Amino acid sequence: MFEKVLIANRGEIALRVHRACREMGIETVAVHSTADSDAMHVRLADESVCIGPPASRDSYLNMQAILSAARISGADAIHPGVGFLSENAAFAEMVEEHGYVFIGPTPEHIRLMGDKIAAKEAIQELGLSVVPGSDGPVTDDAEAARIAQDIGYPVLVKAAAGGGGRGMKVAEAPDELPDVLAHCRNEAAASFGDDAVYIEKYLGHPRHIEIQLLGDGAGKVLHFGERDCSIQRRHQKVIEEAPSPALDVATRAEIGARAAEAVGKISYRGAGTIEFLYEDGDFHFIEMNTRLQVEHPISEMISGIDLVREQIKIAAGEPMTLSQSDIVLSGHAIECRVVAEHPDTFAPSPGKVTEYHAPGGLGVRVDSQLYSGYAVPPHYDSLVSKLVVHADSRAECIMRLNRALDEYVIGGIETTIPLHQRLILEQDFLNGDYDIHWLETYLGL
Ligand code: MV4
Repeated sequence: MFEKVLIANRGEIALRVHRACREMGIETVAVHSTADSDAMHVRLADESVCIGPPASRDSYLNMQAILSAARISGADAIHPGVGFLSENAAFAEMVEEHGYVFIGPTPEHIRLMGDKIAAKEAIQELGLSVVPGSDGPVTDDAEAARIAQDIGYPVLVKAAAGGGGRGMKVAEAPDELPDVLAHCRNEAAASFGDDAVYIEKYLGHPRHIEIQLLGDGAGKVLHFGERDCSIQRRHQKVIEEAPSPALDVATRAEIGARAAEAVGKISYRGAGTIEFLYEDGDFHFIEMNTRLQVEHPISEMISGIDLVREQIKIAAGEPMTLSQSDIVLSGHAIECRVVAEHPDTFAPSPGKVTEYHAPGGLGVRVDSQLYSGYAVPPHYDSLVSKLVVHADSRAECIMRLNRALDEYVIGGIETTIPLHQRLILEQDFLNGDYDIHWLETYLGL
C-alpha cells in the first residue's frame, strides 16, 4: 500500500480523498493555491505545498508544479479528485513517467472516452445502445442533411471534444441544419481546438441516469446501481438520487450488468461512470466519465462501500476482493449540492462564513470544506457542501433531508439551501416525476 498520497485538488473533494487516506493509514500531501492557504484540506493534510497563484491554470491545472510538489514531499501516488486534471490523459501519462501512481484509469482509456465520437463508437461495439445518429464525425453538409432526414428531426449537433453540455445545438428542421453545423464547428474549434462534430437524434424529455462502475484493470468490473441526476440547471447538477425513482429492480440489475460487462471487455481500471439518457423505457449511452464523480456519496450510502478506498486499493495493485454479490443496494439516498450562490438569482456569493452549524443524526452525511471563519474564495467552483441523506425508503429520505436542511446554518454568505428546501417539497419531486428540463422549467428559464 502507498505510504503517502498527494491530493491534486481542493475543496470538499480534497477533503473526501484525505479522509479515505487517513482511514487507510496513508499520509496525505495537500497542494493549494495562494487563495487556499486557510482551506480545510490544507489544515488536515499531513503536509502541504503551495503550487501557485489563485488562477486554476497556474495552480490546480499546473502539471509541473504538482509533479514538483510530489517530488518535494516524496509522495508515492497522486489522486486527481474530480474536475481539474482528473480526466487529462497527458497528466496521467506524466504522473506515470515521473514514477508515481496515478489513482485512476489508464491514459488510453481517459483519452478514448474524452473523444465523444470515439467513445460512442467503442461503447456501441462493446454492446450498449447509443443515441441514433451519424457514424463518426460529419464533415459534409449534404451527407449531414441525409443523416438528419434519416433519423428524423429535431437533431442535436455535438462537438467531439465537448461533453458536459458544452458545444451542442439543436436543429429543429432541415433549413436550420447548415447554420447549426457551422455554429457548432466554429464553437468547437474555438473552445477545444478541434472542429469535429457529430449528429444525434434529439431526445426531448429524457432523464439523466448514470451507472457507477469499478474495474480492477484485469477484466473484472462491478456495478453499484444508478444515480438519477436529472435535476440540473445549466448543466450543473443540483440534486441527485439513488436509486432512480424511474427504474424497477429488474431494469436496474439489467442495465448495471450490461454497463459493467461492456467496460469489463476493455479491462477498465478504477472508478468510472456510464451516462445514459433514459427516455420511454430505453437507455441511450451518451458519455463515459473516467473519474470519481461529485455525486459518488449517494452510491456509497446505498451500497455501504467506500469508493475512494476501493480506488486507492486498485491503484496500489491490491486484488479486488469485492464481488458483485457483495454489492447489496439498500434504502434510498439523496444529495443536495449546496453552492455559494444567491438562491433566486444564482449570483455568486463568495466571502466569509460568519456562522457554521452542520446537521447531523442518523443517515446524515455532510461533505464540506466550510468552517466558521473560513472565507470562500471567488476564484473557483461555488460548491461548498454536499448534504447527503440516507433512509430506508424514498419518502423517509425526503423527510430526513427536509429536517437536515432545516438544521443547516451557513451565515455570512448566500447559499442555495432555501432553494433545496423548496425543491424537495414540490409535488413533482415528491412523485419522482421529473426529467432533465424539469428544474429549468420550474425556475422559469
Ligand atoms: C443530449 C440531449 C438530448 N438528445 N443528446 C447534455 C450534456 C451532455 N452530456 C449531453 N447532453 C445532452 N445530450 C441527445 N441526443 C440532451 C442533453 C442535455 C442534458 C443531458 C443530461 C443532463 C442534462 C442535460 C441538459 C440539457 C441537455
